[in-house]
Amino acid sequence: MVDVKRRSLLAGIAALPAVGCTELAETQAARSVFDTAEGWHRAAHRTLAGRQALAREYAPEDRSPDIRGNGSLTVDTPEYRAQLASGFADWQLDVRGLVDNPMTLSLDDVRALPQRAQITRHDCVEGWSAIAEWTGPQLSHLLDAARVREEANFIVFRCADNLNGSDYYESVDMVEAYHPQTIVAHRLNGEPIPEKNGAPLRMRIERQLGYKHAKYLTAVEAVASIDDINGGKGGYWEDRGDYQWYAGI
Ligand SMILES: Nc1nc2c(c(=O)[nH]1)N[C@H]1C(S)=C(S)[C@@H](COP(=O)(O)O)O[C@H]1N2
Ligand SMILES: [Mo]
Repeated sequence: MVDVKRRSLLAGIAALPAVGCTELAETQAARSVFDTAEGWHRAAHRTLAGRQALAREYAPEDRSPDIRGNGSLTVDTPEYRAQLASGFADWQLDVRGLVDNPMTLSLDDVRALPQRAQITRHDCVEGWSAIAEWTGPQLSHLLDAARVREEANFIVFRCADNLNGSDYYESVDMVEAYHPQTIVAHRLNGEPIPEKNGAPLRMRIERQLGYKHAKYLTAVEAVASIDDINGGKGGYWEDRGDYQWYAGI
């Protein structure tokens, strides 16, 4: 028996090249997307948009005159103040979790990787947008270098700031993590990222709403499940019940 939801998803999948729809439909992975409404929404979105569809990129003259800061505008610790004063000479980015080769990168290491620059629009769920150029290595380079294991299903982003007693964090699935426009940014409009926008490192995840773009990034962690992390909903705002985990635009 093929129910209605399943039939329409199969119609979408049939449009994708290389994979027979029957074959794909019979895998556990395909079946499990029908278990939850959110899973269904996510799968349908991915199927219709194409798993590698790019977010729109803009011309330099489209850039907004001012990129406001939102949420945390600094990290309120003596350690962060000292880092800021030293130009983040000792900042460390850990790549850890379900990886065969855990790494700790300095800012110089991050700058030495192949770079991607993209002029994109940031959309905050609170109802404002801003277009800017962001530069940094693709997250996929870091994940490949760390050799992420098969069991990993999510990438968690750890941040230095604490809001109302909880550390800010976010997470995405592997499709989003390996998307070509998912970068670890260290430049905003050609300059080091300002304090209010997440210095020295912040995620850009261009097909997702603003709250996914973790600022003050300290670690990238591969995990099998997000259930046991903080509130179990995969992010600071998600744990509060304010916003959904899947924030596709
Ligand atoms: N660490 C951290 N990352 C964060 C936030 C935050 O408060 N702390 N706020 C999020 C939200 S809601 C938005 S809209 C963007 C804002 O980015 P901006 O300050 O560069 O405008 O960062 C996101 N990432
Ligand atoms: Mo936001």
